[in-house]
Amino acid sequence: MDNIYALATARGRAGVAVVRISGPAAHDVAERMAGPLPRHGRGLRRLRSVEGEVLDEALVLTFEEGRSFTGAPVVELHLHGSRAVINAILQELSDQPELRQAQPGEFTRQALENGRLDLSQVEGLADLVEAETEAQRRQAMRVMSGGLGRKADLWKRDLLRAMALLEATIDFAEEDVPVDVTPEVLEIFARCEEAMRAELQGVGAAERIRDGFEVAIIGAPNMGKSTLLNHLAGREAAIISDIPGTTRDVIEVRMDLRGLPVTLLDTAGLRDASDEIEAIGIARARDRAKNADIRVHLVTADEFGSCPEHPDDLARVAHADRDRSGLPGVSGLTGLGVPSLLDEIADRLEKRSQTAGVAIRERHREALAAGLAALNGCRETIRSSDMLDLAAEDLRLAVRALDSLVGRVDVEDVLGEIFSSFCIGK
Ligand SMILES: Nc1nc2c(ncn2[C@@H]2O[C@H](COP(=O)(O)OP(=O)(O)OP(=O)(O)O)[C@@H](O)[C@H]2O)c(=O)[nH]1
Ligand SMILES: [Mg+2]
Repeated sequence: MDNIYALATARGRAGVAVVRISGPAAHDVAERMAGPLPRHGRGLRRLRSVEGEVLDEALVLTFEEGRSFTGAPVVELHLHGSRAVINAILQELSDQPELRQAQPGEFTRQALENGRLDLSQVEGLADLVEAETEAQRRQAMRVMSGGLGRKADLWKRDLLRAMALLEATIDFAEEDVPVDVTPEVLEIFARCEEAMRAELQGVGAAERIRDGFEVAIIGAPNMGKSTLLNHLAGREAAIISDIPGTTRDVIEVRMDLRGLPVTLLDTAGLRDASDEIEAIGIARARDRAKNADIRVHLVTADEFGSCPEHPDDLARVAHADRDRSGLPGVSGLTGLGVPSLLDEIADRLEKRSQTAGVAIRERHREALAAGLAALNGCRETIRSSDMLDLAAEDLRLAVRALDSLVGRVDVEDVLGEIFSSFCIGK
């Protein structure tokens, strides 16, 4: 294993900056700079250059092999967080022959290779580092603390029991042991499948929590879509004018709605446009609105009743400050009706996000689907024939799919993708 180092905190001025060194030579290198290392794992030390010049006074933390984040011996230097101190220390480290600079995510990669984290935990950690909202943090913590691995292990234990039952039947087929294991095997399958299917169904919601929900504001020109967007964004994100057809491009604003990440979309006013550019804008508006999680329709009081009340659609009477109909309305100009609109959107999104579990990525979706398909095949074989060895083969495939969830098989190709999303120093 290589000896690597990197700045683990963000670049720029701060109270403290942390430099990490990991690998078999980490302690030797640190000792060269700091003198004898603290015996109880932490202590204040003067860090010196090879020439003996004091570069900084730092809190030095040492971690023994097997007891660090990476699993290798680790030293953390908690420096004064100025650019000059950081540069001086990094320069000094780069002069050490054993060390090289860490690649993005390489500390985490060492942790994976040393069995400190499984692959799904690495994915959770990647999300945690990226988390901007409360729901994202909670979800990432669930995954990082090994929730998916624990579930996969439970399912796997069940399936291995089913496998043992099948194999026993195969082994004793010649002798006449008339025990029919089928009911028990099928019962195990049913239990696993139900749990796996629930996780599979939650992946969509989990992905939304990670990448953000989309809420599109749509309606005819001049209904106040851009005014509403600007009000919600708290800034002049979109151009507002009383000329119909002002907005053409889809304008996106990120916001945090009760901890859920939401991208609001302002779109071109829908009408039969003669202007070519406006028509393109309208086509885009329809397209994005179609794929959004929720559409907020701004309508007139007359249109309100006929507006599609799809479960993912919401209607509001526009220009509510001038409306006397008593219908639910909203006004981006005065803010009237905005809190209740946001409440309603948040309620709906919260409801959708409740299905999210610990399977949170396309990779997990594929593994769960493969596992379910193999289980299904296995059940069909058991039911329709007595070729139990074929059934056992399907079962092995199902177990393999579960193993891939936490990265025990065939993961080399996904590693690159996962680690590329990390920053250096993590
Ligand atoms: N009284 C009142 N006027 C509003 C309200 N919202 C917008 N307006 C006015 O209506 C006009 C159009 O507003 P926009 O926000 O540009 O409307 P839009 O729906 O984005 O229009 P397009 O981009 O052309 O589709 C502007 O003059 C706004 O000041 C509102 O809630 N109440
Ligand atoms: Mg507009």
